[in-house]
Formats: sequence, structure tokens, C-alpha cells
Amino acid sequence: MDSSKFPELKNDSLLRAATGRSVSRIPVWAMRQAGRYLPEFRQVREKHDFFEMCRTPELACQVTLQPLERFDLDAAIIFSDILVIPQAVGMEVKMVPKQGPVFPDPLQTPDDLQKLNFSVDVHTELKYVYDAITLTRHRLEGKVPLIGFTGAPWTLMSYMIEGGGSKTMSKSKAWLYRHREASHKLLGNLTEIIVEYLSQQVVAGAQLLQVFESHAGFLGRALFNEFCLPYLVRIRDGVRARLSALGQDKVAMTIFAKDAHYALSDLAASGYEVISLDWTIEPQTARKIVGNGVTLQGNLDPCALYAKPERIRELTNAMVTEFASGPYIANLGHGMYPDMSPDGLAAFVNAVHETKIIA
Ligand code: 1CP
Repeated sequence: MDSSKFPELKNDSLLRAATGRSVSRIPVWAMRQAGRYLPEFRQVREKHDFFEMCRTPELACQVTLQPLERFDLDAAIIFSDILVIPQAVGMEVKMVPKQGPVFPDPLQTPDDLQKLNFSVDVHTELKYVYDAITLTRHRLEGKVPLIGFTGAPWTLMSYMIEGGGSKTMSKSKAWLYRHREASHKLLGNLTEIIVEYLSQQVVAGAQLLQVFESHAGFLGRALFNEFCLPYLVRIRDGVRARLSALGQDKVAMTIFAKDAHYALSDLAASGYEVISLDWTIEPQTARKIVGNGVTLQGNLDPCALYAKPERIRELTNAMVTEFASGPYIANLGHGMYPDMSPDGLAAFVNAVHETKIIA
């Protein structure tokens, strides 16, 4: 499908806010807005394996668009998963219902790195993601921008070693302490793949890129500075250079380093246009640290969506008012959960849009 002639964008408030320009209304979207909390998503999911959905552009496009039918959202995020990269380098990943992702054969020792194929051709191996993005850009008809994304190197490394979710990340952190060189090798190799993967998402039609460093909070400042931040900067700089070499327009990039408040000032200097915050930091504290040169995104506690609509409205109005003194994109502080009610998200989205902007 042709990725050169896309319909004209009608609502650019997300892209304007991401680059610090004025907006007529605060843009809002929600992490995991396409997911099991939507009955129409569960209907599709009942018939298909999770990764089959990711690999079938028609299905990925269909579920990406579902939340936009219901809510007045200002962005779509392509339906996929961060774990498509470990799969692309040769690891098996299964999505087990009610449990999450499982790697039957996780990395155990640095010797296991030899089993991975880091010279994989990202163009062919992950083509299904680009095809889903291009199809979705057309089907969106310019309604809102489409966000592409990736997992960041440390978060991917931790899944590849833990073999799934973990409360402590003790196996993957053991690598950072015991196998320092091998850890850097793995992180560096993942970084190269991510730079190409993100750049190709833009070629395919992604209009903003979000990097999920969901496991940043397990590190602390010293490990973060050695094993995380340099790779995030390399991704930012690498994508910028690669897009320019490809003759592509630049796109804004968002970093979501969950639970990494200690790193906020470093992240503000890292070149990402947008910093996405989890809910454990107050808007004004974050703004004081990063200043007005960076757009903030977030950060309502996702569990606030369990509240009654009137309470969601109060909490959201208060949050937006505090953030909106600087460039801002409204979102949750992490993804939605499967047992949430769509009504909670509707209350959140509508409350963002009704909040008057004073700035
Ligand atoms: O709507 C959207 O947000 C787009 C789709 C999307 C995104 C951006 C999905 C679909 N996954 C992700 C990113 C992702 N995947 C992250 C980063 C964001 C975050 O911190 O949540 C992470 C850590 C994953 C890994 C993953 N995939 C988990 C977490 C497991 C753990 O460690 O506890 C889970 C549960 C998945 C499965 C998944 N991914 C997406 C959906 C809708 C689901 C549910 C799976 C199902 O239907 O069975």
C-alpha cells in the first residue's frame, strides 16, 4: 500500500502540543486505549491469538481504530507490542491469557546471546508492523495522528532474561552487575535495531514515536546512567539522523521512563520532545524540574478510572489545570487495565476537553 499519499491531517493538536506550539484544545489519548477493557476488542481477541493480531495488518488496524469510534481522542496508537523485537531477533514469545507474555527459553548466560540474530533484516522481519501503520494511516482519513512505538533497550533486555513479567527484575539486574560487558553488548545491539525499526515506522506513516522504558524504575540513578540513559539518547539521535538520511520529515519523540523521577532532569536534556510521566509525581514538581522547553504527558493514576464519573472529572480537571501552564498532552500515568469500564475513559477524555486553558 502506498505510504506517500496520506489523507490530510484534520486534528493536529497532539503534534502541536508535542512541539510546544499553542493548541485550541488539550490533546488526550490513553496508553492501552486499544485493549481488553473494550468488548469489541475482546470479540476480535476471542477469535485470534494476540501475536496473530499484531501480524495481520487488517486486524491490527481494526482494533487500533476501535477506541476512536467511542471516545473523542486526539491520537491513535498502532496496535502491536514491544515484544515483537525479541521475536524478530529469534526468541519465542507467547501471550498467555490472564498471565501476559512468556518466553519459554529466556536468556540465561551471556553465551545465549550467540543464539540471537542481531543482523536480522528489520525491513522484512517487522514488515507486518509497517503495513499495519500504512493501512491505519489511510483508514484514519486524517482524523487524528498515528503514534508508532517501541520498547526501550533495558525494558526489552529485562523481558528477554526474566522470561516474562517480574516483581524484582533480579535476574536481569544480576546481568547488569555480573555481566557488564555482555549487558552493554545486548543493549547496544537492541538500540541499533530500534533506531531502524522506529525510522521505518515513520516511513510507513507514524507521525509521533513513543519509547517505552517501562522498567526504568527498577534501576536507580547509577544503573540508569550506565545502562539506560545513553541508549535512550542514542535512539533519539539515531532516529533523527536516519530520518534525515532517508529524506523524511522529523517527528516528535516521547520517552516514558516509568518510575524514574530521579532521572527527570537528565531526560529533559536528552533531546526527546515529550516526557511521559507516571502518576507518582505531581504536575508542578515535574514542571519545575523540566522547565517549559519540554512537553509533559500524563499522568492520571489509571486506577482513578475506577471512580465514579463525577470524581474522574474533578481529578482530571485539577490535573489538567496544573499541567497546562506549559506544553502538555493529557494521558494516564500507565496503561488501562482489562477490568476497567469504557465509561471511565469517556469521563476522563471529556473532562480533559472541557477544562479551560488559561495559558
Ligand atoms: O493501545 C495501545 O496502547 C497499543 C498497544 C500496546 C502497547 C503500546 C500493547 C497491546 N502493548 C503495548 C506496549 C507494551 N507491551 C509495554 C509498554 C507499556 C507498558 O508499560 O505497559 C509493555 C511493558 C508490554 C508488554 C506486555 N504486553 C504486557 C505487560 C506484561 C507485564 O510485564 O506485566 C502485557 C500484558 C502485554 C500484552 C498486551 N499488549 C497489548 C495488549 C492489548 C495486551 C493484552 C494481551 C491480550 O489481549 O491477551
